[in-house]
Amino acid sequence: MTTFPHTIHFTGLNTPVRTETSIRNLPVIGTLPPEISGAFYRAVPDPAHAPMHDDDIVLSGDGMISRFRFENGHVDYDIRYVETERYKLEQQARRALFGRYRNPFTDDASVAGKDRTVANTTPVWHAGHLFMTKEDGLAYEIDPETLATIGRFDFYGALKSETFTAHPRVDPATGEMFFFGYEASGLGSRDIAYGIADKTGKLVSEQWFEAPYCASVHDFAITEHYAIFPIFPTTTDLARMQAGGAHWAHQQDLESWVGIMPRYGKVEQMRWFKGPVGVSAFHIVNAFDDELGTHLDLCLTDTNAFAFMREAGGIHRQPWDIQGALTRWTFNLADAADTFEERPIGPPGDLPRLRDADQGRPYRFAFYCSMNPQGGPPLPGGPVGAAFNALIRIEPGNGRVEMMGLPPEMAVSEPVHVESAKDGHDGWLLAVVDRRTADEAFESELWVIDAGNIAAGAVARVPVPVRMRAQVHGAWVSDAQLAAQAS
Ligand code: V55
Ligand code: FE
Repeated sequence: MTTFPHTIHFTGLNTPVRTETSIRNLPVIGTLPPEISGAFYRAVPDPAHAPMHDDDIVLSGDGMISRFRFENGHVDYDIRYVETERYKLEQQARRALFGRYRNPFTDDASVAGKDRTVANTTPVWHAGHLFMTKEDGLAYEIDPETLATIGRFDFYGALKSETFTAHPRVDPATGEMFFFGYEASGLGSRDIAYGIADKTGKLVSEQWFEAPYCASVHDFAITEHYAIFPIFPTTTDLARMQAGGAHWAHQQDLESWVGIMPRYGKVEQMRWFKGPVGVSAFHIVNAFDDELGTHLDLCLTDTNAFAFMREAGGIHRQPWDIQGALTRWTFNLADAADTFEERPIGPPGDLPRLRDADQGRPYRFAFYCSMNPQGGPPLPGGPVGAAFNALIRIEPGNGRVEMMGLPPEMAVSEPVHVESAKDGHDGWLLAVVDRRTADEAFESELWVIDAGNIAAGAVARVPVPVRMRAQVHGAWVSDAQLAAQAS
């Protein structure tokens, strides 16, 4: 098969681009704030080959590492494939050899036992190294300058877990990276590895614990004192996978759980709190401790946001019928009860972004993607098939919500936050904005937005003269961070 299926996963903003390119000196409309100097790395799934199965999905797409480089008032653009073992095997064969999403029982026999990950979810910067991550395997290290793939990263042989999350958390004060890997000992296992790498990148701790059931665990959180593992009822079944079926199926009647342990403690100290049935969250904005307790702010929905995970569980709901809110769960760890409090703190949405310096701390503001009530029907594209068309700024301390709502036929990807050196300035956001110009024609721009005044829209726009496929997550790496890597 050499043609792509005509499904939401391969059309609209999800149309495969499959092009590695480098463009210097992109045009700039407006004025770039000179203090924005560094690299905006983006993870873009883009299938190099037509899939083996017509029901394949965006999340299977080969990872591409993309970069907007801001330097002396110029902006450069590069995008390259992550040369995973899977990518190289398929390049050689000139066709897809790996089958359905996270189901090795559907692969071509020639690739049995090979690394299936596509490293397509989050660019991660830690201790002067750049990685591309996906939760089903280990990270791949990337050269931050050339974007060449260095190889699979196992902490220099030290990591025992077979997997590494796409959402590690870096403590801004200590420089440590806290992370986990689930299905740590293989498909369908309940083992979760909890790890800490010190500020030099050395693995200093890896402990394993068992989840209440084998769930899709996309994100976790740290505070200054705790590590927090939310478990939502999207579960796996080895027999179903062996029969060629889905890795994940959401279970609307099963309870959720939250495991909390001291972040430098022993996994035996984990306390499990019982959460609502059927709910789901992929991304956590932040967590922190204060005099009221330990707070977990998450993008919560009343079922799984991915249609393919709902449908495998026999749940048939239209996307617009899914309820959700930015939600705060508050735990009283001084109390012995296994319950917690819940309250909404913002409109529904996902893809949250926090100042790096606020990680695990009380925070004044954060951002995430949402839907503009005046934005018309969403553009087809992105991992769930409908692109966001609004950016939200939330101040959880006072409930203030601001929005950058896009007009119809436009979409916004997850932003990154760039710190400002000016006192009292909230910094800048960078985000890719797409516009549909004809039925299947799209144009993309990188927008620079004042983080303190998002409703004003872009202060500068950088049109990109090539097609761009929808991104998942991104990372901003400042010049200072890049320089530390070079030395
Ligand atoms: C997510 C993304 C993934 C994945 C599982 O954002 C979950 C959620 C891009 O790949 O494999
Ligand atoms: Fe994610």
